[in-house]
Amino acid sequence: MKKSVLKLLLEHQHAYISGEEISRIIGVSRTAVWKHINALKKEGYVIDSVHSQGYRLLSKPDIITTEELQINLLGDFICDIHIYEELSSTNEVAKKFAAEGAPEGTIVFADKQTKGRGRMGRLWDSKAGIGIWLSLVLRPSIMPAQAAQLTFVSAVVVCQAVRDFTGLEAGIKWPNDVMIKGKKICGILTELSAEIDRINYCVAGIGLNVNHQLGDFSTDIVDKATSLMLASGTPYRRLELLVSILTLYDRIYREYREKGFSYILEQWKKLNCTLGHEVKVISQEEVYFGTAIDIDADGQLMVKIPEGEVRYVIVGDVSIRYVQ
Ligand code: BT5
Repeated sequence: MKKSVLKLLLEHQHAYISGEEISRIIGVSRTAVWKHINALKKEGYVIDSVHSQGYRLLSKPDIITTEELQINLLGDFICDIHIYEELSSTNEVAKKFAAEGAPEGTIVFADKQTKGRGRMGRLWDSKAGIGIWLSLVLRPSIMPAQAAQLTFVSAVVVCQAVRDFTGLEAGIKWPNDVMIKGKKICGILTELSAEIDRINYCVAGIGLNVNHQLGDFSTDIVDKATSLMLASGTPYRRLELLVSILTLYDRIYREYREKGFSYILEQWKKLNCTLGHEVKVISQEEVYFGTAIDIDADGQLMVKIPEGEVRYVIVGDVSIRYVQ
């Protein structure tokens, strides 16, 4: 019911809609309408009410609600929505749901993470109310060795959605970062549960900095991280951005299943900011310098070292840094 009231208010933002009309359209009493209006006001929606004219939505809070997501998401790819004020890590909770049988398209969103995770045990800074901290359950029919392909899928989706939504020139740094002007705005963490020859489930974790001010970043990352607001000077409403990301995820993931990984690599190459750059490759065994010349059909980064040899860097095992 609350969702139906909100939907009508969103559709009538230019004019007042009377309580009587809302109750007639939805088929509930005017008292019930009034209760839902009050509940929406408590969530932060600013709703003007004028005697004899009715209600009008003046502004929407920067919160993510299941109701507003459902109103805006088309199609049935996102089938189950779990939203929390605070979690340790959305990936952890999504993995738990997936292990219990949650279908593909289940999402977990948290306003704040207390133990947001990066790769190789690193931490992901996830303060309250300013980012998109999201995990998506996927069940692709691919072999476990191909699961790293999903990191490329997520990177293409976020990079393209950020470009479309903000007009900012975002680029992908191999394999899992989205950057703006050399600073990281998004990190991706793909995790999986698998048997030798089949995947049980994958979780695509996406951390995107949206409305951070400089002071919101901890001192160890303040020089290398940025947010969409810092990059553009404009705050963004996270719900609309999240809808763009999920809508594009639906499309790009479908193309991936139909056309294969080569389609994703094509998109990745158009959006990347890695190829052609001097990089420092840091693996557990060694550190070396070279030029990132290409990625191969499996997504391995091809790095040409000064001696002329081309080395293949496997996703997940290493970090690369740009050499300034
Ligand atoms: C990543 O790891 O970049 C993957 C981050 C994935 C985070 C999402 S949030 C939703 C979901 N739930 C989770 O628990 N995780 C996922 P990696 O490439 O290892 O980079 C981690 C490094 O990025 C850290 O060591 C810092 O240097 C830096 N970093 C940490 N927080 C950052 C932030 N908010 N913005 C930019 N850089 C950050």
